[in-house]
Amino acid sequence: MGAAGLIPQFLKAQQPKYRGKKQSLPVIISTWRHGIPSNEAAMKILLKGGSVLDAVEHGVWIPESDPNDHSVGLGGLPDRDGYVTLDASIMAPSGNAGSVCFLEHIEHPISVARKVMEDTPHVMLAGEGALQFALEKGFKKTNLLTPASKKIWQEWLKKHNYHPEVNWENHPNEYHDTIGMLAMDKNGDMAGACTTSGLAFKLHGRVGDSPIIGDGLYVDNAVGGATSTGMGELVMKTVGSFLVVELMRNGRSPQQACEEAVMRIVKKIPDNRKFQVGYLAMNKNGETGAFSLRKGFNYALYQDHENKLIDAKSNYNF
Ligand code: SD4
Repeated sequence: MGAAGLIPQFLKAQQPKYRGKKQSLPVIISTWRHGIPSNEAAMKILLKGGSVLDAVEHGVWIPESDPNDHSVGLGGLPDRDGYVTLDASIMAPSGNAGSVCFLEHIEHPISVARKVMEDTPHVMLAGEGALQFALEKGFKKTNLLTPASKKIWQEWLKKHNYHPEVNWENHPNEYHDTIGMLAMDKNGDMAGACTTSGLAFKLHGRVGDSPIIGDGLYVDNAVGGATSTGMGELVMKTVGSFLVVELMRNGRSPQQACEEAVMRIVKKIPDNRKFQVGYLAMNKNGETGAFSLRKGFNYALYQDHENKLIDAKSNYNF
C-alpha cells in the first residue's frame, strides 16, 4: 500500500469513536471545593463571550490568590526547607501548551505558563529561569509564605515526618489542593489549566505532575481533555491525563476513561492504596467524568446554569 493509502487510515484512527450525547454548553469542571468559585469566575467570562483560554486562566486565579488555600499560589504550604515552589500548566484549543515548574514568588504561575506558551518557542520553564522570565514580563515578586502557612510548616518541622496525607485537600481546616480545570465554550472549543504548590513539605526541587503536559493536564480539542490531582508521582508513572484522553480517543466515555486510568495505577503501582489520585475528564460532547483511587475526592461541575459540588466515585471504599 502506498503512502496515499495510509494517510486516510491514519486520520481515521485519530477520530474519537465514542459518540455519546451532545450536552448543553458551555461546561466547566474543576477539582475540589475551590472549584465552585473558580468555575463561577470562569463561567462569567464565557457568558460574556470571552475566550475559553481566558476562562480557565482567570478561573484558577481564585485559589491562586486565596491565602487560606494552602496548596495553590499565595498561602501554599512550603517544601520541607520552607520554600513555596509552584507548578502550573495550561493548554489552548489549538493544542498549544505552556508550563512552569519549581517557580517561586509569583502569585499567578498559571499566567506565567500562558506567557511561556504564547511568547516563547518553548513549553516549559523551570525555577530561576522561570522567575527571571516572569519578572521580565512584568509579574511582581510576592512573598507567598503567609504567616499561617509558615506556622503549619514550623509545626511540621517539630516532628519532621514525611508522609503525604490522603485527601489532605479536604482537610476540615479548609486546606485545599491543586486546581485542575477543563472548560468548553458554546462552540465546543476546549482549554485546560492546572496549578498547585505541590505536595506540602516535599523535598526541595521536587516537581509533580501538574506542570507536565500529559500528566497533570492534557487537552486535545478534537477528542477531549483531562486533569489530575493527588499524589503526582502515581500520575507521572502512568502518564495519567494523556492516558485518559487517549482512552476517550479509543472509544471510552469520560467516566470510563477516568476509571480505566485509575485502574492502571492500581495494576502498576504496588503501594497505590496509601495514596490518593483523582481524575476529571471532558469529551467533545461536553460530557464529563470523574474517578479517584480512594474516597474523598470531589469536584465542581458547572453546566445547565448550575454549579454544583459532586463526590466522585472511587476504586477503594476507604
Ligand atoms: C502534586 N498533584 O504536586 C499535585 C498535588 C496534588 O494532592 O494534587 N496533591 O503531586
